[in-house]
Amino acid sequence: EYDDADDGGDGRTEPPTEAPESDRPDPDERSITVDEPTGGLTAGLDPVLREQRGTWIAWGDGDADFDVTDDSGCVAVPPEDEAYTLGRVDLSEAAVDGYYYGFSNRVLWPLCHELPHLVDDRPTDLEWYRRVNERFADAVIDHADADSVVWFQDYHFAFAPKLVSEATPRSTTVAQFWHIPWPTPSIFAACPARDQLLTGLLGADLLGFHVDRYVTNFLESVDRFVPAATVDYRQRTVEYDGSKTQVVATPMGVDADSYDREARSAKTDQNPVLEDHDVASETVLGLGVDRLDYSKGILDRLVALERFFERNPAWQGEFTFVQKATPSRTDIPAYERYGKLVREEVERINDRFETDDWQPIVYTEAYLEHETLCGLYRRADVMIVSPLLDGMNLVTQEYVAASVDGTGTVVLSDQAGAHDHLGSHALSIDPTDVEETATQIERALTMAPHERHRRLQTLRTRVFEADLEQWMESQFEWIRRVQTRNRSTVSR
Ligand code: GDG
Repeated sequence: EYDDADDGGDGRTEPPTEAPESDRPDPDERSITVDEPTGGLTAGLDPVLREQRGTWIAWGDGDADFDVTDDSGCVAVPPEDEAYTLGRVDLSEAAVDGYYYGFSNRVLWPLCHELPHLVDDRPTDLEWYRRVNERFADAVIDHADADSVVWFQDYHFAFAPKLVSEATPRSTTVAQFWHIPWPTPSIFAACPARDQLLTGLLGADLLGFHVDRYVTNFLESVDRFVPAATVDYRQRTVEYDGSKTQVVATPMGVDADSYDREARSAKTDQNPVLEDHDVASETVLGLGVDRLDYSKGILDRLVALERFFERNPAWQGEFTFVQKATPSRTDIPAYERYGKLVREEVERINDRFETDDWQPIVYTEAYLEHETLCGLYRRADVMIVSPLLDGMNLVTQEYVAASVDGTGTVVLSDQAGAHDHLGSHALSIDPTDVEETATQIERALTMAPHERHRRLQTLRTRVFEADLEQWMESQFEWIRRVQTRNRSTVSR
């Protein structure tokens, strides 16, 4: 069993959760079950690994069925054709707390989202982060050979590239993709172990970000804090300690075909979320889909909706906003506080405007099946994406891909990575500007059909052209380039 359905579909950001008792394989059967991921990174990596026959090393929950694994705790998946190897690194509760809920998400996440006042640097978290990076690096080194390509995902592994590159020959290629923003050097200045984090990442031959501004911020941070490094801004390379890191902006896409397909087959008049909240079929619908995270700007969005209803009484009773918020990292006080504030704000706004047969805001934290989510995307007239800062924001692209009727409009924060490529055809907002957001919501709802259609078609073209497969291809194309460069230089 290698899919984590509660991760919101991207298979990456959340720790493994316990499967319900009834879903677990009977320990006596000693078999492997495989859940097909429905979208996101996990779904994108799976076919690549099947083709490459590689090894995927992932965080295990200590529940691996060791009778079907080899001595190193690895298992061949999927069972029907054993295409690749899944290796697990099991972590203790203390390690998860210090590494994941600690340094990764109490320090790196808020810093990279330029919210330094939310950093909560507890005494042993950095040490746990270092130790878990070492454990993953050791697991990689055990599996890597001279010609291996090693690809790390995300901010949970800033030290690992250096550890792996030091322990493997020059011909082993180490790549890393950083899925969240890289902050300005003046914000990054406050990061604990700042210089080691940078030199850890400089162990990679290839370092990817979603968009140019994060690449620039990273290069400037290296320039400022690693004096021994030589930064070439034009080539986007850093030379340090005898090796070169190529830094690239490769914006991640979604599996657009699958969102389009699922949306076309969804019953828009029978969506469980709308049925559960008695939303009438003629109601004009707005939608927000986010992890319940302070970086997603949900609170500012709610206040903007309140302003919208205040300024446009004619829309009261006609327009409902559905907010899907997926609880996330709830063990961290800043997340718990934010969730409470969001729920209170929804209640306050609903109390202010609701009538016997209409609710301005429908709020749900329930996990939505892929089909339900795609049905909501298709049914929604306006999607509001208003993060304070967001590496990319896949939801924007999923909505566009699922808007198969040509009627959807996107209100999009200029602080989302997605804005760099889609912003000029969405309705752009400063997410903290409540008045502007209210105006853009109004504009979205009153836009002439031909303009709505034209904007959406351009967005759809972009999202389908720059999809998940294309992102994978561009990553591997860059990997091939740095591989060629490495092979032409002397061994490490
Ligand atoms: C990080 C970066 C970057 C959510 N609720 C449900 C559900 N989801 C899915 C969405 C989407 C995913 O979760 C969220 O992805 P985002 O990109 O919006 O945001 P993060 O989780 O913060 O992801 C971000 C991303 O990494 C990739 O690099 O874009 O900037 O922060 O796929 O659909 N899916 C289902 N039910 C839900 O209830 N099925």
